[in-house]
Order: sequence, then C-alpha cells, then structure tokens
Amino acid sequence: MKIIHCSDIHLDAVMSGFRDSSKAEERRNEILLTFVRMVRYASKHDVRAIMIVGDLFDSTRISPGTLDIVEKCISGNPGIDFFYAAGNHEKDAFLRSLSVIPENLKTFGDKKTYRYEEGITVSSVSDPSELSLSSSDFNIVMYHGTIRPNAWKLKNIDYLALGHFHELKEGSLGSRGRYCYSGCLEGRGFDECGEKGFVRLTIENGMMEPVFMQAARRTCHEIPIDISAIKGTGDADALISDELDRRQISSEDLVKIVFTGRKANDINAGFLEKKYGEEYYAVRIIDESTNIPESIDEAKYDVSLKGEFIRMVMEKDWPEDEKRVVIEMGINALGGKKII
Ligand SMILES: [Mn+2]
Repeated sequence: MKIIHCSDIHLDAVMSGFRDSSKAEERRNEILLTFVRMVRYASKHDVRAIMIVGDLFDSTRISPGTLDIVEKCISGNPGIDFFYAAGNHEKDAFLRSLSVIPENLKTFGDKKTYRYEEGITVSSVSDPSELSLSSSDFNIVMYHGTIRPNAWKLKNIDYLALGHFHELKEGSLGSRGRYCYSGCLEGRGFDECGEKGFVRLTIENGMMEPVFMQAARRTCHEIPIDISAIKGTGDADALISDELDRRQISSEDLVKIVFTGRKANDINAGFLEKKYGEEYYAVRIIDESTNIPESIDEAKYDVSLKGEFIRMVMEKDWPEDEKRVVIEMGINALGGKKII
C-alpha cells in the first residue's frame, strides 16, 4: 500500500518575499498547481491515501477559488483517502469553509484512528499521551508541531508523519519507528531554499520504504559568496558568475546570493541583483558580511560613532572575547545589519 505524506503547503500565501507582485501571484498559483500535480501523481500510481499534516492554507482567510480547486481534488478522487490534521496557520478554517465534507476527507474529531488491511493504522492526536496503539499493527501517526522525540517513542509508532518545519528532516523514535517532517511542497520565497516535495511511503508485509519525491515547480538555491578578498563589484560579479555556472542552476529557479566574510570595499549589490535577475526567475542578494576592522585597535581612534562605540566597550571590565562579540554586534547594528 502506498501513502503520501505532505504538509505546510501554505495555499493562498502572501509571498511577501517578492518585489514583483505579479510573481507573487504566479507563485501562489504554482503552489496550488503543485498540490494538484501531487494528487494526480497519487491517482496515477495507486496511492491509497494522502496525509496532509497541517498548514494546507497559509491563514484562516481562504479564497473561494483555491478552496474550490482543493475540494475538487478531494471529491474528484474518491479512491484516495485524504487524511487532514489542521495546522497552526489555518486552524479550523478549512473544514469550516467546506459546505459538505467529502466522504474521503478523513479528519480527526472524535475518531482518532483509521484502519486498513494488513493492520496499517493512521492516527492523529494532539499529544502522545492520547495514543494507545497495538504493537502488532503498523502504526502511522500524524502531528503538526515541534516534537521531543523521547515523548513519542515506546508508543508503538512506526512512522510519525510531521508538519510545521518547512524542511525535510527525519530521525528515529527509539528502536521501532521513525519521525519525519516532509517539509513544504514549494519554497515560498528566499528563506525556503533547497529541494521541496513530499514523502511517498510504500508499506508491504509490515515493512516500510519511505522515498522523498521532489515536487516543486521552482527551487530556491542559496549561494554563499565570501567577499573577504575582493576589491569591488566587478570581482563580486566574477565570483557569482563562476559559482552559478559551476552549479548549473536552471534559469527557471530562484537564487539567493549571500555575501559572507569581512567586507573591505563597497559592492553595488543592486546592480548585481538586477543583472542576475534578468537571467533567473528571481534573485536576491543578502549581505551577511561583517564590517569589523581586522584589528579593533585600528579603529579605536576613529573620529566616528563606530570609534566612539569601540572605545566605550573597550573601557568595560568584561572578558576580552565578550568585548569582541559586543563590538561585532554593535558595528553590524550601526550598519543596519541583522545582529543575530
Ligand atoms: Mn507551516
């Protein structure tokens, strides 16, 4: 029997990461389309059930158009059971918005466990203490949230299907089971990089084979560029160009370039964003380099706010390494950078 585990689809998300509002709208539609494609995949490949482990929608405001497509995906595939556990984003809004709950949309109100042939069970609870699963069954449990794996072991769980984190992440639950966050189906912007998709479980004779299936229409690639040794924008351009060529990134994808290291010279990030923005779907440059002088001693006589700040910290009766951290954070803050 095949079962799909997905979560955190965030339909109708605002997509504030895009400067171009038409791209935000396009990405909203692409996410919906990826969901539709996943259901089509399930129907073509004899998948018996799809587990949606929360955050199907981005908020409690669900647009009628999106709801209609999702409802038709479910009711149009009566051979697939759709298990749904609400996430912290949409809460109960999805089920409340449906005028009729399709028969194959399985929720976890009073009933907490569904049973299939070969002793396969699917449950969802809000706390592991609610579980009482038989050791002779093959038990799948859905949960949306952060877990302490220790609290879920010794519960006869074979596969804990999780939602909440947007990256694929897995681990063991004692000697019997595994837990897994499937991650989202599509990254929503520049903060959700890497491959995105769903997990396909094949369960036969009490054995399970989980396979991650890449499903996203577009991937966001994070490219760190150490700018410590460069003289200016032209050098940065050459480094970026080499790195993008080396990775053979599709022009349909998103690119997040992160400057790291110690910045010696100013770089025209706006120009580079524009240049590469014409080659890829969307490009964002994030400057995480530091402005800290090589030696704090060099800057401590500066007639500037920075120099004044360094002098003020150096006079404190704090351990030297602590002073350095404070100076680093302070200088970054003065430069308008994130300090954590
Ligand atoms: Mn989420």
